[in-house]
Amino acid sequence: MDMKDFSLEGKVAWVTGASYGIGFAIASAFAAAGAKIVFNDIKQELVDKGIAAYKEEGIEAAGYVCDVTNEEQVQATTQAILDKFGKIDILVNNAGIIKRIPMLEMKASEFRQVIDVDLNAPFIVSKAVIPSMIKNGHGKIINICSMMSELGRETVSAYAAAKGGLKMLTRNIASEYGEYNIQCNGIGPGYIETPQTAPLRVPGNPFNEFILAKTPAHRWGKTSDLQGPAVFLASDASNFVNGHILYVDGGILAYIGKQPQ
Ligand code: NAP
Ligand code: GCO
Repeated sequence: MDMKDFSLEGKVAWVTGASYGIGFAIASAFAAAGAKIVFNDIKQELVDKGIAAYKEEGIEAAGYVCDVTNEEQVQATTQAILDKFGKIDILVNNAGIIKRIPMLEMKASEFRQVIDVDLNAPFIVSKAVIPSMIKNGHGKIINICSMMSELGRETVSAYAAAKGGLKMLTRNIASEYGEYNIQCNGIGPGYIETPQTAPLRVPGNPFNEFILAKTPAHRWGKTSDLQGPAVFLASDASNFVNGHILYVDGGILAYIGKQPQ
């Protein structure tokens, strides 16, 4: 066993939607492991903010304005990255949204919007990047799944449908492209402290107590909890791991929950 297998030295990693949040943490960990970082966001101002935030961490990241649901923008961005760096070794489909609306009150257009970003976009971006990975003889794709890849709950029907689909898209990419030395796996974060979950963590929100009771460690996850697992799945140390969803949830999926006192 050579510990260099965990290194990302010389690799080029594209993390989608990574101006902040989980994507930013994963990209920062990849940089610490030696990778060159590429990220995108929808708005130039966010890309600029992201570049500045990476710079503060000592990371020279390349940022692109790209809406991951727009196939033309994705193909153009993929080509721009390949023109600049010559390859994409690692792709993390991180960009995502959630709408917390009871299903009977959710418009079909709102349902479609969540599916578009959280499921169609990983398909679009993976489809754009895989040909270059085949040419290079290797590639790593990591899809950011969720507890909702396995569980449902009130108000997140679109998000759970998307993340459940993303689990199966992960397994299908693994099945279809494993012969080209491409490994496609998922990370299923538990409940993590990011802007996306901020509404759930406001003081007094019973959901906050609920999640603490459902998590054996009785704490919310931090984006840093995801960094080691992400580096592992992006590195040569995981070359025989394929189609796997690695849940980084503090044990939520294993635990019936703490009984109320
Ligand atoms: P976040 O703080 O809301 O960040 C999401 C990122 O995705 C933002 O940078 C956002 O950019 C970007 N994005 C959204 N739509 C996009 C599009 N169409 N094109 C390009 N970028 C787009 O979310 P997060 O908590 O870091 O979550 C990141 C991923 O982890 C998501 O897939 C989420 O579903 C998943 N996840 C989160 C948790 C959690 O507890 N936080 C747990 C499990 C899974 P804008 O700011 O421009 O919208
Ligand atoms: C919610 C939360 C979750 C987390 C995450 C859990 O409303 O239930 O937003 O969906 O974002 O996906 O893994």
